[in-house]
Amino acid sequence: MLKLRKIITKLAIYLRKPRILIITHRDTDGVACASILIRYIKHKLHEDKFMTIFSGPTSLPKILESLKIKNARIFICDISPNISEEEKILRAILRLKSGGNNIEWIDHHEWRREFKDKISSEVSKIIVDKAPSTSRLIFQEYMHDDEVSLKIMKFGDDADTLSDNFKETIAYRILLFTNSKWRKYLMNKFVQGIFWDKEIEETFKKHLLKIDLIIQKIIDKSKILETKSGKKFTIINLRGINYPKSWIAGKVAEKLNVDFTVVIRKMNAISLYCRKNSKVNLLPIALHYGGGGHAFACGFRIKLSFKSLILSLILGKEYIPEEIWKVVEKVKNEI
Ligand SMILES: [Mn+2]
Repeated sequence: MLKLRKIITKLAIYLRKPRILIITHRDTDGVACASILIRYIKHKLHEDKFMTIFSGPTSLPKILESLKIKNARIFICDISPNISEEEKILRAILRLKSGGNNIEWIDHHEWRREFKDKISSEVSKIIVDKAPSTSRLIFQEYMHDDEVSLKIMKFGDDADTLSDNFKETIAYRILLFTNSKWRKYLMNKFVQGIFWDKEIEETFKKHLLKIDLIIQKIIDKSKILETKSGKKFTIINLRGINYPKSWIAGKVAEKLNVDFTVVIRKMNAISLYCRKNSKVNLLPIALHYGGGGHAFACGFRIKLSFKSLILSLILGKEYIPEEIWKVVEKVKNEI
């Protein structure tokens, strides 16, 4: 399936020969970025030969390497380079540059300084700044006088700060998580300044019912724990649950009135999330395990012993390996 999509993308680039290419993140902020840029391309550049590719940090190097395109303007939005693939990305950028392409990279994640400096001299524009969302950076740079872009940007902010102040944001996050067809669907709507319709409403409602059941189950089984400094938290096992985990964690935290949650995403991947408005700094734990993120939302991977892997295979998704309990101990002692 992935291969097929890659071939289709390549073919589309070959046939349509876009003058502008947008490579953007697959999440709500990424969709918002592309939508604002498309408004810029349509209304300010009066150009209609453009294309959008959805990507992420892992697939970006491969996409850049395989792009057969010349003399185009290429936007990369809301994607930061993985440290281990910086060289690969740099080589691909150099190749694209020698093909007459102009690259503009806009992102709000943390970048390694050295790489940012290195790449700055090879691209036409680089805007890597701390901001609530990349949509905001794009809005400020290209479309700050456009009312619709302002609205789009607010959804980018709302999603990426995990505020979820608007019901639309929650719906977008859930839809984008469950089916990739929503990326283009929502993008096309945003470009037109449409933020809600019957199809979004109905699909969202259907998913909400399922999510409510999941949350109820979690709450029925939950135990409230306490850290040394008196912060309350709970462990949420979301292995195999295909919905935005940060959002479910937020809901559970609110209902249980805990300060934060320890979320098991996969048997070897953990995320920590604050309850809305609670100000616990969770980042040191993630950094200790080689992960990263924000103080209010961060994540990391852990190494599992062979024994834990086997037990996990036998006992299934409910099983919590001892390595995770060690993390919980650390959280108790250090938060
Ligand atoms: Mn973002």
